[in-house]
Amino acid sequence: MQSTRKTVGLIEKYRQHLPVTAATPVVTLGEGNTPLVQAANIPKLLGYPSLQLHFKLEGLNPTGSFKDRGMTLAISKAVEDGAKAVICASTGNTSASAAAFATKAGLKCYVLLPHGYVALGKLAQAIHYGAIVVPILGNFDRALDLVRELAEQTPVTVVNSINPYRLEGQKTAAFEVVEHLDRAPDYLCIPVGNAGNICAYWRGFKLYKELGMASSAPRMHGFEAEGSAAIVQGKPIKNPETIGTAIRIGNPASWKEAERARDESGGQIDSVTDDEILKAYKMLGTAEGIFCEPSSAASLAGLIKHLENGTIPQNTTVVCVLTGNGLKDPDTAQKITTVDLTPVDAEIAALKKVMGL
Ligand code: AN7
Repeated sequence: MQSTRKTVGLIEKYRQHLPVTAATPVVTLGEGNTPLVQAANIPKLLGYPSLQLHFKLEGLNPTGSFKDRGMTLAISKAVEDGAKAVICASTGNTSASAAAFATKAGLKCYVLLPHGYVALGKLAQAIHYGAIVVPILGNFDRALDLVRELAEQTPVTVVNSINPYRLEGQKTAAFEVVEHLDRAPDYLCIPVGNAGNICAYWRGFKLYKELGMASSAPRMHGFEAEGSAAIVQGKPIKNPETIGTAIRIGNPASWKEAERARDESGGQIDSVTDDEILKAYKMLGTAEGIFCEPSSAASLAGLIKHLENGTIPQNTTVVCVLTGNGLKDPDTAQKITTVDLTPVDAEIAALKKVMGL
């Protein structure tokens, strides 16, 4: 039987909205078109039964995070421009994505990582996809400074979100949200680290509104981790800390554009504590069957906070962006569990006893 459907990546699907031409070589791993899944239990559990809550499952992209949306474009353009090598600083997901797309394109990929603060799965990915992995004795912000300097001195193309193609690719997530809902949501809740993704979504929603694809655009509610909340505090954080290592960033590169997205949309950028992040992270698993990484749960943690203090009304449509896959960080899942994993005798009687059957 001949198939009438083939997998197309974002560049093919949204070509008219992206800075590509027929001459751009398309490097794709089948990214995008991720599920938008409506919550079954959390609204009732929280006491807001009229809340229309949806999760954008970005962890289902080919390398397990939203970074693939920007990377397909950044790497395709790097190839078009004749690059031979790319480089990024990363809290983990950017490095995994850059490594995968660079390998597919036949480019060399260098990644600078904050030593000791990258989730195991992400590190494994970067290594497995064949990147040159350099852990540094410094945090993400230092790594990004070093990347900028190296790019001035050597022929490497930066594929962090300071590369303009990254956010252009990432804006496609907003297109998908509008297409799946048949309208724009009233609110978008999203984790904020380097603050690129919130800008990208805002660009996408604004464009679809301008084009008449949606009659409105959502209020953008971004959430930093409390120990890394530079935008909320109005100053860079020298030693950022949080359980959400993906957003352990003290000097966001897209700070100013993120503030514009916040203000133009009538939204807010707020912070959530590690406890709030972990509570939301667990709730997604136990109430919805969704395993995202801790940083991603900042979106739900922030929504809960804003529902509680009335800054988001309960009779509304909200999309929480779940930016990365929980499988990337099994350590955190295991560290926080209270489940007793002591082995039991392989006998029916012993099983019945511990299972309460
Ligand atoms: C799962 O990989 O910065 O606010 O170097 O991996 O656009 O930075 C990751 C960021 C949210 C924050 N959720 O997005 C990196 C990196 C996850 C992430 C963010 C990241 P931005």
